[in-house]
Amino acid sequence: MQPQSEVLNQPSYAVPDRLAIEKVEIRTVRLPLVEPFETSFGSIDSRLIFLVSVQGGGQTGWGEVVAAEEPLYSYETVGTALHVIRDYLAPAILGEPVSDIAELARRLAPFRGHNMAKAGLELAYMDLIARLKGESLSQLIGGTRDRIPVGVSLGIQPSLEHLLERVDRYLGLGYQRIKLKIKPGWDIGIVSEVRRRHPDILLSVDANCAYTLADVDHLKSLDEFGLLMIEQPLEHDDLIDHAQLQAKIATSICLDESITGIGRARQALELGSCRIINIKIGRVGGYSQALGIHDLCYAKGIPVWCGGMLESGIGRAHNIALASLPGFVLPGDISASSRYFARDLIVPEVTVSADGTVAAPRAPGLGFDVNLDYIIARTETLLRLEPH
Ligand code: NPQ
Ligand code: MG
Repeated sequence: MQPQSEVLNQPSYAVPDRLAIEKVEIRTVRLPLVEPFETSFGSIDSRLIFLVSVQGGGQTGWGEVVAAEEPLYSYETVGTALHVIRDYLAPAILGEPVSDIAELARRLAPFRGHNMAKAGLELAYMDLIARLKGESLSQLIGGTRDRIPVGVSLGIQPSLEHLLERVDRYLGLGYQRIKLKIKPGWDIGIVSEVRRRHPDILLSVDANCAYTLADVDHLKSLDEFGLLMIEQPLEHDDLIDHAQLQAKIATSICLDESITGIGRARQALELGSCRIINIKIGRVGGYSQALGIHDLCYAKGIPVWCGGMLESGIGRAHNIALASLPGFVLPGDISASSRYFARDLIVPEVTVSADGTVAAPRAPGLGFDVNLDYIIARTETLLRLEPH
């Protein structure tokens, strides 16, 4: 039985109380990158995009699994996500009708880990619900912003000159914050040079786990550059050492890899492991966890921002919706489609305006058209999953 107030507040949209998911499709689509992207853990020159679509109620919803081809950023890969969705997650949601996102999450919860695979299904389901209701994803989740401030993440470059050129280029395009990927040997020197040329910009660094507590004095020497934050300096699953490091440096630590769900976010804040959290909807397992981390941080006054995983326009559109929530007070890693791809999978593509913002679309669902012809042209693998 629902409480009386919820019965009275039933909105008048065309979503059945319990929606049967009739079909799940998963596919991989290879997109070349406009230039290689290098981090402390490796370099790639194309992105194998993993798309998920779900059908129900006469509509299709789209999501994206952000896992990479190799288990470097996290243990998940395109291959593990394909296996886990095909053999466990899709069978758990197909057929037997689902009443809401919380029930969808509960169906997936018995399967441990594999957050990116779960998120792909949650994203597609939420796009489907938004389309059936005739609402944008931003509206559906309670977004309050119609323009999202954005920054750019600049990979490790062949030379300082390459880096400085890209910093100038993206500042010229309006991006509100520059994030430099760092690793031992590509850190103090380049940060110092970028800061010397741009004394007043919002500047941050992302180590992707390239340091240990033995590097505390080295990391402390970044304090003089007035960085907005240092992202994930230590191990991918650590909270304890980050708390020790945060107590010894002035620069705010932002955790990325270590925050895999609401529970980890709460623990990190209790321990003092960070002062800022990067929310990636894929890393935390979808909307239910991402919204929960947002709400927790918003209540505590902890700034959050939306991270990026070199998503196609489909994942990017979900990021834009997420970043329209009120707690996303720092610029997100939400670049224009053209920063990564010569051609994206959505129409129109994501663009950044001269003031360094991206518009949150008002049209139903993702708010962008999915370019199925282009997706089909670049599809490498396609699996159709239906109730057994
Ligand atoms: C980060 N992203 O914030 C990630 C790391 C990252 C935009 O800096 C393939 C798939 C390659 C996912 C490289 C940005 C990737 C990837 C880097 C994620 O830590
Ligand atoms: Mg990061």
